[in-house]
Amino acid sequence: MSDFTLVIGNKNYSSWSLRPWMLLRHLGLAFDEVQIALSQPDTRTHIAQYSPAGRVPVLRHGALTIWESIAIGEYLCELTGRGWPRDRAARAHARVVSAEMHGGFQALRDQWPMSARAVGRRTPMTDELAADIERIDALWSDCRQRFGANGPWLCGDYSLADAMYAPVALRFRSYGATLSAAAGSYLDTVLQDAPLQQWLADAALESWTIAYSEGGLPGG
Ligand SMILES: N[C@@H](CCC(=O)N[C@@H](CS)C(=O)NCC(=O)O)C(=O)O
Repeated sequence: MSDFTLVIGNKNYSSWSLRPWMLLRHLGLAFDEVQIALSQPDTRTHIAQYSPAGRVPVLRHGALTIWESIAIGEYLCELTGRGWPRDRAARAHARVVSAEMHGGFQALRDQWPMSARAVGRRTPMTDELAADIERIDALWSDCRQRFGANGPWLCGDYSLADAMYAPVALRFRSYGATLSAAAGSYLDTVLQDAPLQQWLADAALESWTIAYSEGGLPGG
């Protein structure tokens, strides 16, 4: 049994769960997983056993219970001294883009729901969705231009910022975002990442289907 327990939702659907899961993997921390299927009659009761906020992900570490994906990430970075860039300016930038993800991109979240195993989906392009994609493209490209010399990730080495955008990469893959060369190259890096591949393999084995999270099906 590990010191850490991460409570997550379905790997196919729970974009917020993916974020701390990716960070734990990249930090090389062993952890136990507790999975709670979302959108089931008993989901709320199950989650309530772990979090007062009624949402996943939740991290348990000893007597501590931490919820909210970004707070879990901050805790893990503080604990390990890794997961944020060492340089203060780069760290500030990584925090900014992480916070921008945590608090924004509502059109992308609503119109391109995460279904990790989905490919070849298409939805009508709206102004709001196009604006979110354009902003993320600019943000990724800017990060790569600033920090690309230090490594393949947004701020050089892998950081919480990359974990925060991992579900966006899956959405771009599922629904076919058109990206600039720099953003497209970062997307390839994310999609080829071994932990993300593991998450996808696990998601492919899940049997639950949540209809409202299956956007862009042919005829849908
Ligand atoms: N702001 C939260 C959002 C967490 C969230 O919305 N989680 C969803 C799953 S991805 C959830 O727990 N939903 C509860 C439910 O479907 O009953 C975070 O960053 O952790």
